[in-house]
Amino acid sequence: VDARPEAPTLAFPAGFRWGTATAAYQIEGAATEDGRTPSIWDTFSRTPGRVRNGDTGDIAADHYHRMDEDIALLAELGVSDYRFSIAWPRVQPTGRGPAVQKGLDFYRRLTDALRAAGIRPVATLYHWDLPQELEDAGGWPHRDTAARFAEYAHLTADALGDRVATWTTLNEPWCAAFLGYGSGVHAPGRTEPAAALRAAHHFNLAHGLAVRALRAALPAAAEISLTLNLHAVRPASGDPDDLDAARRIDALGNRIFLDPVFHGRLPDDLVADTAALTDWSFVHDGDLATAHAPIDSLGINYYAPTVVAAGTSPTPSPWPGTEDRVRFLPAPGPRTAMDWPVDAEGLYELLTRLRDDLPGVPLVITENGAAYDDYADPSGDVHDPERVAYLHAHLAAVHRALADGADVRGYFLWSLLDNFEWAYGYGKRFGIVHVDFATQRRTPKDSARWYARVIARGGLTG
Ligand code: GBH
Repeated sequence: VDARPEAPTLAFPAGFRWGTATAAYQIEGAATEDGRTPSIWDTFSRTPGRVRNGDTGDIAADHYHRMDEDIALLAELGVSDYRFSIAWPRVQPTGRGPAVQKGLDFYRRLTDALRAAGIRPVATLYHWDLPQELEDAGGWPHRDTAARFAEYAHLTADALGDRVATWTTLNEPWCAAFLGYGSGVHAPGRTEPAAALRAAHHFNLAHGLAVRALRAALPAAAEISLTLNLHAVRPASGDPDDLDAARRIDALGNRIFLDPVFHGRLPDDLVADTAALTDWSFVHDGDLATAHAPIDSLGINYYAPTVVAAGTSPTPSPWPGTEDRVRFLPAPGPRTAMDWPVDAEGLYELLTRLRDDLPGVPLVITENGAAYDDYADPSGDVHDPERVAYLHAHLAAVHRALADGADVRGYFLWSLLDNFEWAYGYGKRFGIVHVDFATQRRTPKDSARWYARVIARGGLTG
């Protein structure tokens, strides 16, 4: 019998990185252990009415105590890489001062165990868990938070620099700025459009300052990156007003980060569009040059496209200044349990756009995946055929983008485990491994077996 995996019809390049992704607050639990103090997500989730069902990350998937079991799951999948985030409130609880050894020790054990299993650790420094004390001092709309972040980056790199292969400064600053300070559906739950724009700038500044701190602290071979949730924006029609709506959302969703980080400038149209909210005087001389620090790759999180037309949208909005001009349309076709459309074409559009706009920048899909309800059969097997179909379609889109010249180096599936899905709590399951939150029992779903086969054969069949 030939035991070799069947040859893929859509083969990915040799050396392509296959991974899964998680984030600290969504899986770790152990919210008060070993010196950890509250982050804005602890405060937010403990505030009645903010998170569905009153769920919090107090226990989550208990990964803090089940790390070895979770690394065994990764090894079984055969991933080359694992993307996790480091909890700032574990490492530097007040956001100032020296690092807490016990907090660092957890990530030392995690990265040592990953490396022992032959898995590259890919660490994100900020996946939304700002120490509450820094929010109390003003949070991301306050300029000093950027400097505090660079200091945290430095002391973390000093401690873990020999263990982590890839360092990502920020995860999705768009969400952190505009859902956190604009629409208020994420922590800290503020609804201040001008403050959200300030926060976005301070994320760019924090990123640039952190890149400088990381370069100083890390070995030359370390890869430094930034992850953005770029929006695949589509106008509903070729009507000039619809095109203008798409331009505005592209400026506020994409170019607000891409232009400072890759070109050292702010988009002129963004500044003009938001003139009624701010004069952008919080952008100091030199800030854009700081944000423009060279990085080694760009991480992209993609779930679904954004379709817009001329019109109006409700306030508070995560899109400051567009409420009387832009309407968001439900895209046609099937939906996930989040009610997000399944549309792999949007990922192809995004990757080929970045191929054209950012020549020479290696791209990594740092998140892609879908929430669906699982079906357990009487034997306990967990079936998730829609997730397999979603993942297959999106990997096929990545393959097509590669064939058309996009420099995509890797793919991280969101997520390894069912976890705390932010404002939705535990009601939405993104994992390829089912978690029974009452017992913390892990059960790989059909999608996990499917992904292991994709990795083993280096691509898709059919
Ligand atoms: C990611 O966020 C997170 O990094 C991850 O922690 C999370 O669990 C995962 O995705 C699944 O949600 O805001 O009106 O424009 C993705 C968040 C969701 C942000 C869709 C943009 C579009 C609707 N993205 N959202 S809107």
